[in-house]
Amino acid sequence: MARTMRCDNGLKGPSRRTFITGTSSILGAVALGGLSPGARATIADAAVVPALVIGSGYAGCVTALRLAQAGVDVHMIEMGMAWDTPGADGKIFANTTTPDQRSYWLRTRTKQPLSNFLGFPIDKDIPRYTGILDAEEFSGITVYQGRGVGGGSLVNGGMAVTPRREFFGEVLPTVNPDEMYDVYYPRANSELGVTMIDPAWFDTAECYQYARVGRKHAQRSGFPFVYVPNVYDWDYMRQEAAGSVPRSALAGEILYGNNYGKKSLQKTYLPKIRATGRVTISPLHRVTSVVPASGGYTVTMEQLDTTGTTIATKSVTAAKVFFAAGSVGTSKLLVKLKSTGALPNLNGEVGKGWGDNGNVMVGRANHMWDATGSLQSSIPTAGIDNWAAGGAFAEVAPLPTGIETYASFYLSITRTPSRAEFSWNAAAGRVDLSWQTAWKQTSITAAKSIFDKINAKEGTIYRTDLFGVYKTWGDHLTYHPLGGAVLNKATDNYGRLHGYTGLYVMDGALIPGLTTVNPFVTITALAERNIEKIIATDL
Ligand code: FAE
Repeated sequence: MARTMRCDNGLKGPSRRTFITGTSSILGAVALGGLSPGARATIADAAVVPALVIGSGYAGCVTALRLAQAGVDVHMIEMGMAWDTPGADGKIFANTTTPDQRSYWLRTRTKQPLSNFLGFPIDKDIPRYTGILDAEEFSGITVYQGRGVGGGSLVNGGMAVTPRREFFGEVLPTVNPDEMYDVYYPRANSELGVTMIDPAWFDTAECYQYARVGRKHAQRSGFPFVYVPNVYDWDYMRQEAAGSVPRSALAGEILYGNNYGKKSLQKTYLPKIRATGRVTISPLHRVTSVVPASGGYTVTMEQLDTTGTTIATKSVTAAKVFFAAGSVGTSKLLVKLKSTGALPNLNGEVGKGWGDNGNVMVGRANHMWDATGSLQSSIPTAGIDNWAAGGAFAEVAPLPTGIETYASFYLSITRTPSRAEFSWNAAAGRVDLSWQTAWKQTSITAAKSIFDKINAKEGTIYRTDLFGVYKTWGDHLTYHPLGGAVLNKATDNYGRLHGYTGLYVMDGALIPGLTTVNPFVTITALAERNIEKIIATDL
């Protein structure tokens, strides 16, 4: 495989820079990084490259790092921003309580997952901008996704959960569990910096009072309570609590980015990627087409400005193309390319097997003696595991409003049989998804197996003011899109797309709709497994 590349300004740019790792501020990394965003090298029109990775989330980062370590020059193409430059307030990311233009991907009004409080709508107007959180609306479901270098790791809660081994057959039925649990899950956990909160600190920290109330209620109803691992730096959070460092988790930062303590991909895989000196990252570049060409594939992309306007169109030739645009991004691209004749040999499985990981949200109204605290860490670290008995794994989630709400809030992951399909809508020129809101009833029933019992035991009721007026269940959304190019169906058992040599799917699109827990550790581990095989056999 050739190992040459060209960049707009002739530099390898970010790849030559040294980035600090660990728990220090991203602002510090920027200062060391030196180059302003405008000076950053991006892929050049007409470049000829050995490997092109579409997307820079978990799967994209694993793919780029391992290819680069194997000696291959890699170009990562990312539609979102770099998120390495502070805004006017001196911070890179906006706070959850004060959303601004940085918060949403090309929207003029916020679309907050919890749309109401005490029944009142809380969304507000914002300038249209290439912000960090995309609330992508399909018929019947809003799919939340991260946009930027680092993908979903920029916006997620950092809950880093390995599925219980006895349920792995439900997750990836064609993958050998021994290799995952002996090699790839440990590798993913190690690279991502996954750790557990110190139970002694959990028991005393003011900011986890809400989670201790959740534990008490779960245990009094006989449900197993579990600590949920996370990628947050717990030492940093202790310092936040002590008031000795700028607050992040304790300032309610989560959905629109986390300025300090969370070990997103910006602090784990991405510094290692840059240290190889072999990877160029092009933010604000959106891939629109991949077609066979001599030497591999012609990949066409739009370069965007921060209003979302296309300011240039580039076409490059890539010997190998790795789809890591996330479940929705990869599925939309593949369905469009198959249907419009660009990649007609993709098989009939493309676009199928999409699920929402059974996500459903709910709040409970506690009694006055069960205050959940006005200071709540935005980083969840506790859950109720009723998967075996009721098909639900419920996280005790924060409501970091800064005031006492007397509410317990939960995001449940549930066993659900419903799977939707992406299809090309030629008249509208877009990809549709066949999801039906009514399919969430299975998830609600599974979640009720926990919360009806807790409410009966505690003499409490559901909150009806968080998702509308008199609406109990947050059944309109998912944070965990999975599937659309399922492993061993649309691809072989390692992500090689059927019908085309040199095209690979690496991301959450491979997983058929459910991981039984939060998905990013499984996405990372699967990408580690697949790229190891691909490097060994295909390069
Ligand atoms: P992902 O991380 O989404 O990366 C795909 C990247 O591709 C994105 O950066 C896109 O902007 C980019 N892209 C898409 N289309 C294109 C294109 N055409 N051209 C160029 N670039 C493109 O994919 N999971 C957990 O395990 N624990 C949690 O606590 C958790 N909390 C979450 C909270 C929120 C609010 C959200 C939205 C998600 C959460 N997730 C959580 C889900 C998790 O972030 C998600 O499963 C992974 O990020 C998916 O990883 P992928 O590599 O598949």
